[in-house]
Amino acid sequence: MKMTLRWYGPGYDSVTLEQIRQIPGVTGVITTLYDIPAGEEWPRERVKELKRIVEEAGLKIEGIESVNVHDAIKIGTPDRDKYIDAYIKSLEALGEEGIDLVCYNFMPVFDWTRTDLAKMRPDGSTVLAYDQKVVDTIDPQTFFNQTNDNSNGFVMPGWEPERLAHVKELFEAYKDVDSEKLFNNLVYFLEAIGPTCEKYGIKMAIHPDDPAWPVFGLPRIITGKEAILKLFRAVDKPYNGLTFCMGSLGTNPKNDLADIVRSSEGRIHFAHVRNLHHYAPGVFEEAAHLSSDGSFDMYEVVKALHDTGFEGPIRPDHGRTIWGEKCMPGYGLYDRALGAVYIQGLWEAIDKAEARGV
Ligand code: DNO
Repeated sequence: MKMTLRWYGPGYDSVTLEQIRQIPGVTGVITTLYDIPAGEEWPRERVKELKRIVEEAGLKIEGIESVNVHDAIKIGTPDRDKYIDAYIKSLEALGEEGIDLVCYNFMPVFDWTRTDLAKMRPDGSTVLAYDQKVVDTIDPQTFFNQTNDNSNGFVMPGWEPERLAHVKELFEAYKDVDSEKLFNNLVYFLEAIGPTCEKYGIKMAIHPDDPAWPVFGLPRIITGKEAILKLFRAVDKPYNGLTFCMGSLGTNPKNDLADIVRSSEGRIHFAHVRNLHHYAPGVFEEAAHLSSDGSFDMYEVVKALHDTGFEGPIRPDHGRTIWGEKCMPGYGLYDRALGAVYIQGLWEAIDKAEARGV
């Protein structure tokens, strides 16, 4: 396991590489070229420059989150191959620079969805939270504007203004795309990029849908164990793998997270490890990482990753906003640093217990 932190790149993050380097055990970052819209090619020079900046700070790029997939590919429009070609060029630029992990998602229109970006907790910290009632009573455009207005001036990942400037048209374009079509378009995309992934040893790690059910009437296809295993079978190659994201799969309490890890052995390329606190079906908030603060047994999940020989990057995920930090909701330094150290504590204990045959 390699402990990492997500970093949005120069100009987009309140957290610096120097700060990240001082978190015990964190050796790398998961980053991106945040300004390049989905569908555009990533120039190799830009990748090289990003790598230089990260390495000069004494860290390593362990993966990209995300190279976003253009909606034409998800919808399966007649011009999708043009966008797939651009995606392949971006993979080549990454491969040439020795970067071999790409996280992406296949969610229509919206990426992850939360209804409150700063829910106050009794201890004064604020967290991201979700309440299905809000989604059921709001129209998508208002929801998008509300998310952007509450992001403390930061561009939130998956809510980039240029992508979502035309929410209505996008909904129209998806009107004939059901979950089966969306799944087939995902398979088409993965098969098309396969030779490039294999040439450079690039691992594609799909991010599960968040929340793990359809929102605003849009289909969602990566929602739990059966869906994940179906995707592995459909393109049965090691490059086709998963970002095991606890906060996304865990939105549905019926998902057994440790079991998903064990069933996906060898195909988890990247892990987002964090906790959620469930209050009722469809009502939850993003707790601190600690087992005792949320609904998940963090030990069981970390143990499953350990037992299955997971060697890829882990990152703590959305943190609470604490200690007066001014940051992008979910992506401050302090609580994610606490998460990173906690996960490493669990890992060390499991390692030692195993070595002693306990
Ligand atoms: C939210 C993130 C997602 C994730 C994408 C991957 O904070 O977990 O935006 O990065 O879905 O493409």
